[in-house]
Order: sequence, then structure tokens, then C-alpha cells
Amino acid sequence: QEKTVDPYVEEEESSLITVGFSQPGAESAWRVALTDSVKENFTEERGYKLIYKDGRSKQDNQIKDIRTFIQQGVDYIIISPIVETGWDTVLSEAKEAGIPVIICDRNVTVSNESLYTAFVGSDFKAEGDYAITNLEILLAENGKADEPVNIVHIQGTLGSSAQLGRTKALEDAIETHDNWNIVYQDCGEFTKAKGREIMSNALKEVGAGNIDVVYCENDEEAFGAIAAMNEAGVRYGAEGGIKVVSFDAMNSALTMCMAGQISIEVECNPLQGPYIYNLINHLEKEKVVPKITYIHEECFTSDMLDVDFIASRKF
Ligand code: GYE
Repeated sequence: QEKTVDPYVEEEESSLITVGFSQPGAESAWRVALTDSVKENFTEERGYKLIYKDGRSKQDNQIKDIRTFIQQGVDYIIISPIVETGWDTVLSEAKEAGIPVIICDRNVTVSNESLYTAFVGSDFKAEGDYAITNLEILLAENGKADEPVNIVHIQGTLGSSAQLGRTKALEDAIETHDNWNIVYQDCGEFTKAKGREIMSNALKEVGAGNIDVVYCENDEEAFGAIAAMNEAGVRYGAEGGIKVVSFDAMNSALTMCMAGQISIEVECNPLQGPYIYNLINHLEKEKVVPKITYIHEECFTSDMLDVDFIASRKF
């Protein structure tokens, strides 16, 4: 039987801590894994109410979403920023409202570091450097250390930290390797459809025989590039074909790496929810938290992988 409310007694306020989470979109399986990781950690059982918003691949939408969080008076805001720049105004608004902001996954470039409380995510330049080191080894093993190496470069969303770091590593390597050339470059927006279209155009314009490597800035793009090579009947992978380099190392991609279809897989860990959860918990207890937390990540080649290992991974 329901209790009749007593109009003289003030209704007890919900004691849940509210957290607004702004994602740029749902362009990849990686991002869905990040969303799930955050949702799993900020549950009502643990005392949190999470409000999730998807910016549908537009920075303007993300900014609107963050403003909505500010109006709602949330306790914390988590942002995975689509690109690095253009956040100063909205972050100032959050700061004025006294709402701590955690940046996750990709980073921001702001005029004043005090505009956000902490960053949790990947070191994308380090990821790119991992790929390059492994590519050097692979090319040497294939007797191509001093031969011309022609590279198709499929970039991620331009201006995103993930694109900037991974591209920088490749561009630095082009500077230091006289025999490496980028023969085709386009932005694949981190999607399979775009990756496929770009690789298909590269095959038509450059010709498969003039391509040694396709450097894809995430797994979706690699899946697209592989689809285009399958369609065109082009050889890729271990057996003397075009070498595929990719980032994320989602389970489906690791399976293809184990089979030799993808030669190098740099891990990008989307399981960031627990780290963000710990940070916010510490902030709740008024502890000082580190400004930057980089997630531990590895690089895989086919000889390092087996079925059990892949099955044991959560993404
Ligand atoms: O590599 C890609 C996603 O920002 C690290 O974004 C992330 C990247 C990831 O769409 O798959």
C-alpha cells in the first residue's frame, strides 16, 4: 500500500550523483565499446545517474549537449571531443557553473588547462610510433628495408587527437625514411564505408602493383580497405601482398591479424569507464587527481596472437 505524502515534510532529494556524458557519435565498434564501458561503471547501484548524449558526428551538437548538461545542473561532465579545438567557450561555461569536466579518449587543445579537470585516454602519437617501429621490422623481414615503400594513408576524422597523433607518427617516419612515400591520402572519417571507397579509388588511381602498405587509422577503415581489395581481387597480408596497418585491435580485427590479413594492429583501449569512475570518486572525496592518465596499450603482430588470448579480451 502506498504511503500518503505528508505536505509538511520536504521531499528527500535524490542522492544520486549526475554525470553527463557527451560522445561525438557512434562511427565505430570501438566507440560503442567506450560508451558501454562508461555506462557499466556509472550505475544507480553505485550511486550515479548517467545522462548519455550522442553528437551524431558534429561538434556543434556536442556543444549543445554540454550546454544542456550545464542547464540541468549535472555534477560532472565527461566529454570525448570529436576534434581538439573549439571548446574554450563551452568549457568556460562549465567552469563558471562549477561543474568539473573529465575529457576522455581524445584530448582538447585549450587556451587554459584549468578549463578541464582531468584527461583519461590514449597517447596517439605513441600508438603511431608503435605502428611505425613494427612496420620497419616487417619491411626488413620482407627484404624491403631499402626498396621504395609506397603507402596509402587513410586518415581518421581530421583534427581529432586520434588522427593527429597517428598521422604525425607516419609523417615523421616519411621524413626519416627516404624510400617511404605516401602515394595516396584521404580522410576516411574512421568508418568502414569511407575506408572502402578510398582504397578502391587508390587501387584505380595508383594501381595495386604500386602499393606496398595501407596505413589505416582505425579498424573500421581497415575493414573497408580489405573489402575493397577483396572486391578488386588484390592480394594483401602475409603472402607478399599489400600490408595492412591498423589501430584499435578490436577482437574481430585481431582475428584477422592472427590470420595474417592485417599485419600490424596497435591496441587502443576503449575500456576507460573504470578509470573515469575512479577519478570522479576521488573528486567526490575532494582528493587531487592526476591531470593526465594514459591508458596502457600494446601492439600486436600475427605471431603474438592465439584464439584463447583473443577470446579472453573484452573488446
Ligand atoms: O580509434 C576509432 C574511433 O578516438 C581512439 O575513434 C578513438 C578513435 C578510434 O572511432 O575507432
